[in-house]
Amino acid sequence: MIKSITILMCSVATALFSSSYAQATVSRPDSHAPIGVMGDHTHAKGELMISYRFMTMYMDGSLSGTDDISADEIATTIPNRFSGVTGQPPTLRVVPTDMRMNMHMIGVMYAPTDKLTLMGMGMILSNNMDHLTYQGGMGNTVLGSFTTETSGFGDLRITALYQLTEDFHVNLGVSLPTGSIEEEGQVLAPNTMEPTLRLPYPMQLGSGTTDLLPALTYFSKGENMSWGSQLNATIRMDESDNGYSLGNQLGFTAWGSYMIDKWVSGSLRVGYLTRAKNDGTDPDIVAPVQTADPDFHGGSRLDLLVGLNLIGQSGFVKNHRLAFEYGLPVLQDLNGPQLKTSNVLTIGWQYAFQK
Ligand SMILES: [Cu+2]
Repeated sequence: MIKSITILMCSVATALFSSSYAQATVSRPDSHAPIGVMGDHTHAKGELMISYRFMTMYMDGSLSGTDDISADEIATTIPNRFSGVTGQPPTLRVVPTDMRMNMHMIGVMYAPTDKLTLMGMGMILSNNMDHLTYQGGMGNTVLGSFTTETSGFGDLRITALYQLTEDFHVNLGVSLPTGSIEEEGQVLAPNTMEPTLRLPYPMQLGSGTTDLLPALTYFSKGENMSWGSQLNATIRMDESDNGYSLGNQLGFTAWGSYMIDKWVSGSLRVGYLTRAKNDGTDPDIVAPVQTADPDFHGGSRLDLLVGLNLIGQSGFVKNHRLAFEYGLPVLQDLNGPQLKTSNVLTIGWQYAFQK
């Protein structure tokens, strides 16, 4: 029994990694965009690709427009939109100080024809946010701090990529609301109580809406360089079950990659993202905190990113890709007060083979 399992595993491994089964030639490292770009490439007929990405984003401190705003300033000057509700203070009294967002993304791509590639992506997210709570209804005495955490499945994305010309393809995707929008957590209220409440929008795992994800991608290459750009959007098609929708989003990115050796390329990229405020509110999200206010969402951000793409040349790692990309925002203009992005890191593994 063990012997036959061993033989089976060896033949599977041989089939997966031997050159007769996998592609005869090795792709260029820069034939994929930097790993932070989604839906950047298509595949040849019959090719299947599996991928895993880990993306981590850190946010630290708040901005109002382009200006920094301190926790004390938020707690004493920014009006609480729920102040008319019993027990709600006139200003925001709970201030997020930083947030860590981790995403694990599993992707599959398959090309039924040379023109058409289909892509599916599922994700698991975890969010962690630290807060300060100010005592009572006014003043700048800090009562204490607390952390909220959420984790689970996010939204599921299905996209069709259609090759228009050698250098251009269009993406038409849909994001399905599989991620929870009813995550709860224990908070520290200004009145010293510690209730468990539905957490504000940035801590939820999904958008709650069916979203359309159109994009237009340009990708071209020379002898040892490649370059491309993508214009993409996220359009909310409906309202979530809890009566709101997150803002529509528009993104533009452009990159250039240089092939340092046949197994490694380096990249530079700019990424611009602009998002509208939320539309409507969840009646169960009522708290004196900026994240509960739909007007304190959205804004725009320009990132500068550096990346590295590696591709295995022979043996076990042949045609396996490993990529890294690290980005820092250079401009942020947020509907705030809102936490500002401090840095973004993406690490990915991709493997394509002929089915
Ligand atoms: Cu692919």
